[in-house]
Amino acid sequence: MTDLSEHRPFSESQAAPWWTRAVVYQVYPRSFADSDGDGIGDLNGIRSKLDYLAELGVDVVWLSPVYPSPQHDNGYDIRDYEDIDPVFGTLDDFDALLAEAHDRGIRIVMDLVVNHTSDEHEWFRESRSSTDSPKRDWYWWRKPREDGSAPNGWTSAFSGPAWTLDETTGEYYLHLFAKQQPDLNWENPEVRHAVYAMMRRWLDRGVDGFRMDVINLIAKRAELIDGPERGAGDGFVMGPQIHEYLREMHREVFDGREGAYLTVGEMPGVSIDDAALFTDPTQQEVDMVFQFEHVSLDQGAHKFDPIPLDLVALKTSLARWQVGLAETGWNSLYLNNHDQPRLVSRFGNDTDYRYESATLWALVLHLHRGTPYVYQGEEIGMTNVRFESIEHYRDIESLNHYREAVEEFDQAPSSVLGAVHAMGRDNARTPMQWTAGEQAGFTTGTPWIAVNPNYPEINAEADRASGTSVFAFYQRLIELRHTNDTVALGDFELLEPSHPTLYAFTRSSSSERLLIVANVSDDPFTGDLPLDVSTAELLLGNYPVDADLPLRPWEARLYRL
Ligand code: TEU
Repeated sequence: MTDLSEHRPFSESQAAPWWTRAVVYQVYPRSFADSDGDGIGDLNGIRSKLDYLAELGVDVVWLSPVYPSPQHDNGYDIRDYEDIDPVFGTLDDFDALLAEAHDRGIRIVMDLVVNHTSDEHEWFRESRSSTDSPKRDWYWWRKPREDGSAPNGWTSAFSGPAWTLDETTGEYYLHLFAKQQPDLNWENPEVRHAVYAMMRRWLDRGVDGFRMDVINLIAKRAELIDGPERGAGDGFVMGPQIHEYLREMHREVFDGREGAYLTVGEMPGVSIDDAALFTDPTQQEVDMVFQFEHVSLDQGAHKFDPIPLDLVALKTSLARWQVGLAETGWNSLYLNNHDQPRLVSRFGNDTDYRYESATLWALVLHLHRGTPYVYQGEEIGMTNVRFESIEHYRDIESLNHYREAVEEFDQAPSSVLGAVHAMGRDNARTPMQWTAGEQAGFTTGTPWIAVNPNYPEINAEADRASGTSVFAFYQRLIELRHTNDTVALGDFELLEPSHPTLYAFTRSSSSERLLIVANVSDDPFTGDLPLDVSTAELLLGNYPVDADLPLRPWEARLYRL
């Protein structure tokens, strides 16, 4: 793998790996750019936007899955790991995208979805065909209990039980997500080695790494499946083998390769201590993880039970991760992705202060220590959508939740729809808004999901032409990460942790000290700033310079002290 230095923690020395100074941009291919008018984004569409990404300045593009898939979960249900889904293009299109991205200095990271496959994958077809199948043990099969019910009470992340009875053999198979996404049995070494071989083929093709979908779920606590308790809901994942699997994967896939790779493991429920271990360079597991603590703080009993954000909780959570991974390991930084509502609607003010709150959060996030991830549309301040009826939604998670809540739990449709408005994943998945033209310039056809009706005002062209451009602000943040060692590697310290609306922290290195202050509020901040800025240099802010004024609504400033 890359120059994983023995010096820990990563310091200002050149020994720090390349991705400590990099910014990643996530493309959700279905919704990015459609080149052929079928209403679904594709690889050639992405290729046509490479100059846009190069101008933004990002170092890496993470592609959400583009493999052949029945698309029950928009490609997170993979039928064939070795090819490209025709809706996205061909392997030749992929090679062309890769080459043209590399020409611009942009690396491509693939989505690796190997906790589960599609139920249409040939491995699963073979596995389900008979109890004697040589691939039977590639998935989790169990006999029904005496009363015919599922082996235990585990539930799926997409509503309903995590077990489905398969008629062919009269046994249940495990799926932590949709029933079309059966979980692979990683205890079987054949499964692991098949996955590693597939990963090597993608690296041989030239890709630059992997974002690993729910990778901490691959290790199950099998004793809980068969044990007397039968169904302790929680804690059935993150089995003790997880570190062994990831080390083996690293060894089998990356050892002996010269190249600058990036690996990031998506890990729901991961703790700081676990994350430090997963990302400890001497352990050779993954470079960084996606943790979920900070994006769970505005959820009540469950994901579709939104509660107001407590800023104190958010900043102390992120600060704990900063401190927890300061000595060993590395953070990823994100507030948006294809599973999360839009940042500016969720934590900002997407009506009166859209530019200000989008740029405030950008400044706050990008000035933390870690590798920042930008999700398509975030860089132009795209917002949530509020479709008036559930018919307009496409996401399996929202649709299953709606059906279950309305039909089984008798909740009022309007309140369930309200929760989908606030938390649903389709907020992030409406087409990228390029222009004020038809279908926001995303497609010449009919998009697979409707465009957010606010596209005439909110689109990349308008944003970039404006004096208050979110895109231009992201460009400056990305530039800062590339050029400023303190931004990339400096120490983090949270200030005023219990202040309800002020987000303040410092980043320090041997050569300088930076202060970040942000007023997370519709009201001006009139108190004193936590440090004296009378002689400080204002490096970046989201309002016209007037350092004598208190912080205006959603104002954020970066000072060099
Ligand atoms: O997501 C896993 C995950 O834990 C959640 O974010 C999930 O999307 C859901 O919202 C829980 O409420 C990953 C992918 O990012 C997601 O798109 C896939 O649907 C999922 O795994 C299954 O592959």
